[in-house]
Amino acid sequence: MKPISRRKLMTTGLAATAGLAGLATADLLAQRYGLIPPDHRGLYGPGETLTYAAQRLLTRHSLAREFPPSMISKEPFANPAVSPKDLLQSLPAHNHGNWPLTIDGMVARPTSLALSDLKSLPMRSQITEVACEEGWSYIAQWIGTPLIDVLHAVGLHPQARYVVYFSADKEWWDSIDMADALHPQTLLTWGMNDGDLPVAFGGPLRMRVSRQLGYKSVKYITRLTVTDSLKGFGKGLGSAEPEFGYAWYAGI
Ligand SMILES: Nc1nc2c(c(=O)[nH]1)N[C@H]1C(S)=C(S)[C@@H](COP(=O)(O)O)O[C@H]1N2
Ligand SMILES: [Mo]
Repeated sequence: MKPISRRKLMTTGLAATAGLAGLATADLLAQRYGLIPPDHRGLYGPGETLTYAAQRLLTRHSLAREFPPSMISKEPFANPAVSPKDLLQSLPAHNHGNWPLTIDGMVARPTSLALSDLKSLPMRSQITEVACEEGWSYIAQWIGTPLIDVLHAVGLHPQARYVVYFSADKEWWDSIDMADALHPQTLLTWGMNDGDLPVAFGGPLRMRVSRQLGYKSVKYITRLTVTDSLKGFGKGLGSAEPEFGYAWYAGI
């Protein structure tokens, strides 16, 4: 699978960077520079640390590939695992403009917004690919409010290290570090291909993390929490996925 060969490449890269002393040194370097992902323990732990550390050292400022409009997929594939209709019907405010978003944790001004407030902030659009860990992908235009602008509006505490995001689809929650949270391509997305974001694709509001695999792009976002540690969330592994064996950091 593509992500794995890329991962191997990156792992080999960091091991080589670390020189003859090899993996142990790389691990020490990763620890010294705070490059330890929350799911670093267990069978794949050392690999996860190397992948994350290598990517963060080498590609912290890189952009996900953006495509021309001619490459937008004619039939984008919505992952059928969720039943958005049932989900939305069970929610109090499923009117798009009223969709609620709470921002709390290590911020100066904890806030509850409606989607219409979010839309009054500057917007950005980008044409990027969603790639599922199961092998399929599609390209779409994503329109939304950069997370960085929302975080600046509420004021980050200096010790902030992660943004945890929660979905109305209860089992789904995830988190990203500040390199991704403050990245210009990380969008609170409410539009797709020049229209509203369809419910099947995560509308009214979806976190689009363009530099990571599709599962980090959680649909139906209702809450953001800024934190300095992921220990208190779920099993402390940073998201729901590592609890099922997937990596917290899923850079592509
Ligand atoms: N709330 C929620 N978000 C989710 C999922 C989900 O089931 N529920 N599936 C994830 C997975 S595994 C992938 S690959 C992408 C799929 O995005 P798509 O439906 O736009 O293709 O959404 C992610 N976000
Ligand atoms: Mo996926």
